[in-house]
Amino acid sequence: MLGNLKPQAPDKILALMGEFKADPRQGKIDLGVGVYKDATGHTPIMRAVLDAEKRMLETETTKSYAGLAGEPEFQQAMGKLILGDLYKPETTAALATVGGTGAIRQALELARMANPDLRVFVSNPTWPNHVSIMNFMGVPVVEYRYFDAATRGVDFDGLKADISAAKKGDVVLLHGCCHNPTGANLTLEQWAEVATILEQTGATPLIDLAYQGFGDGLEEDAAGTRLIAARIPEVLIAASCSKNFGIYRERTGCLLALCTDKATKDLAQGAMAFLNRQTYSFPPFHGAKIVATILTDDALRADWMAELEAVRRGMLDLRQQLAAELRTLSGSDRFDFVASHRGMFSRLGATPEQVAKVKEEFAIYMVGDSRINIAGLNQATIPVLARAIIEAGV
Ligand code: PLP
Ligand code: TYF
Repeated sequence: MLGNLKPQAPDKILALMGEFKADPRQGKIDLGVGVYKDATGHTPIMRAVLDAEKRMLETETTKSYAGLAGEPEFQQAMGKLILGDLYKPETTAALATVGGTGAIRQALELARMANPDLRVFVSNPTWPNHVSIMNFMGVPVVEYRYFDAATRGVDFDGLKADISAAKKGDVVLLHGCCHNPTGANLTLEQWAEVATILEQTGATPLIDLAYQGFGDGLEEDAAGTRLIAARIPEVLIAASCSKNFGIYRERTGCLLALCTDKATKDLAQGAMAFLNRQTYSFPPFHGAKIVATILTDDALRADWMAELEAVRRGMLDLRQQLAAELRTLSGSDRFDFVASHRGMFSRLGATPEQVAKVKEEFAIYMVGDSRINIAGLNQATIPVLARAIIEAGV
């Protein structure tokens, strides 16, 4: 039976990780997978996470099963972190999931249970796993224009025209902040225009929030999501704790379904718990407990926020330094977009041949679409990357 399986194309980003590891060259630079790294190239455990784990080790007395939809303290803490004062537990269904990926998958399953003819509008480009999951599920994908190759900003006219074709029953997938892979984001005014189109079309937004705190700040990065939540009756939010808590391998995420009334919330909550049961029964506990412990303790929360802010500012500094270096080397302002992008990533707009040249000649690894992970840089490697970009003819 298993011999009938067809080979699957590997995830290009994960494959690049393997290629980088196998490269024997000294001084190679990894700007591939979206994992935060400090100046030494290490992905640290955040202080508050270690403190929460110590506390858990001292106080936990059982490893018995916990909630099928996750623990209420995690659901509520995430609801407040994402939505602030707009969080209404009585009309918000919440589900602990296996990372942000699990939240996206369960959101799509939920939407398809509600509408078997579901179509999903996704930005072109988007995180490749979005499209991969939808193709695997057999859910039709409709691309909307997003990236303006000339400015490396958002093609907002294209976006508006394309999502206007959505209908009631369709889902429009939006990146809440720090767009992956481009780094180009909507302004709050643009979010308001998107909300107007969603109101007019009746389509349901699904917001993928995987980098809250990595762009302009915890509150700022949630502003678009909150604007949508305030105006659109039903909203799905798939949040990841992998990046902002640095707990990638703990597989911690959460799906929120914002409803208009309690009866609908109860239906959604039941369907969401059912989806967990059909997939893996109970979601991972450990990472969700870390997050809940941090968010509900004033001291741990303050320390987490301070460390997250330092991480965010560090990435912003690297952006500004890279943009300045490119300005000097190119004698032009055409790379200034690097400084206006936000989050871990920037799409440079290089051709696949230029990306290959940078890898072969400079041992610098970026994703094939010319996405770089800003956190993979440091003071010493910024000039090396800038020179490679110019020499490759970008
Ligand atoms: N969404 C986007 C845009 C991402 O970049 C990622 C990856 O980190 C995720 C969702 C899911 O992250 P995870 O499943 O590791 O929590
Ligand atoms: O885009 C990235 O690099 C991160 C990490 O299948 C990632 O989101 C990449 C691929 C994947 C899962 C996570």
